[in-house]
Amino acid sequence: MIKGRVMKSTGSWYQVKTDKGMLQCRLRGKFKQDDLKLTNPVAVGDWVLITMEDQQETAVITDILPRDNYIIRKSTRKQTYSHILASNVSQAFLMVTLNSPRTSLGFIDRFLVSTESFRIPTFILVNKSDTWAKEKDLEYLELIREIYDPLGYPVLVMSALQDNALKEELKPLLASKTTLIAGHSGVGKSTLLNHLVPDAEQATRPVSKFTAKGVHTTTFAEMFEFGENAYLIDTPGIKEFGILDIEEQELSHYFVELRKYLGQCKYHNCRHINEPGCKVMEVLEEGYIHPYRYDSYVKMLHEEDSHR
Ligand SMILES: Nc1nc2c(ncn2[C@@H]2O[C@H](COP(=O)(O)OP(=O)(O)O)[C@@H](O)[C@H]2O)c(=O)[nH]1
Ligand SMILES: [Mg+2]
Ligand SMILES: [Zn+2]
Repeated sequence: MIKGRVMKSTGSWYQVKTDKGMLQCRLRGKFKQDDLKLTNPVAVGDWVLITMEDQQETAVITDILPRDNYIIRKSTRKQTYSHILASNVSQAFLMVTLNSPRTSLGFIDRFLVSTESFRIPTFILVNKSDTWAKEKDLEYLELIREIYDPLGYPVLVMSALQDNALKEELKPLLASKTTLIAGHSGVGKSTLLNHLVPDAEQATRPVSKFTAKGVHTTTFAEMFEFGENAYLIDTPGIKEFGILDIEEQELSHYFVELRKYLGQCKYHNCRHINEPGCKVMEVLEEGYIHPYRYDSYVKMLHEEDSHR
């Protein structure tokens, strides 16, 4: 039995890093996953046990070790299924852009709910600073800073294409950690990764002028070694981030600034919408919760409702 970590998956084959080097592995049989309906039973970042196949260079994955955490979203094709983007991550970088494509606050908040559910520290990287010319870009940047910095999600401004000094500043943040890089297609994830891991050679593609959406180049998540014990995970561009069914009562726990006030509402099952004696609404009025964040909360709550 050999222990290893899944670096890459291409659907039927998995590249697993072990003490004996990189091994090509496949799955045999079905894996039972604590009630999750997954389109990918084994995810990049998983620790697995494998057995060599007789007389072959290849191996079979026999066990998946319990995951510390994972980033999961609803499958875009099969609505009742979910897809694990990556597992066992120490931190997440959400890369966003202000225009072409513009990342919405709603998208950022959905991603943060998914990382917050495992308390995964998350940074917001605002990329393509070299392209900002318009007043409205800078206004949007200020809004992002104003909302997320105080919540403990550091907002870092960068240009993956040009600004080398900033990219160097990221390196100490990555030491001894597994860092997931997520975001829409075309925001510059692979460009940054190629700079940090020069032999990664991830395909990058220009954003199509016609739709202002990135062409989908990275199909599967892939993990790269980055110095001693540090890993970076490049992920395919996420169009929409469908969160999993979260209980109404649970959702407010994944908004850090709401979490602070939970238990202080008059009713224990308060949804913080229109209930009398709601502490969350009281502090919202007083300006301690950003209205855009509260908006996102309400929208996500109602979406959950409509799935019931
Ligand atoms: N102007 C500018 N273009 C960038 C920057 N970072 C990436 N790009 C370009 O944006 C396009 C998409 O980048 P890519 O890394 O493939 O995005 P990904 O889909 O997030 O992996 C490519 O044409 C890159 O050259 C940046 O900081 N500034
Ligand atoms: Mg890419
Ligand atoms: Zn309340």
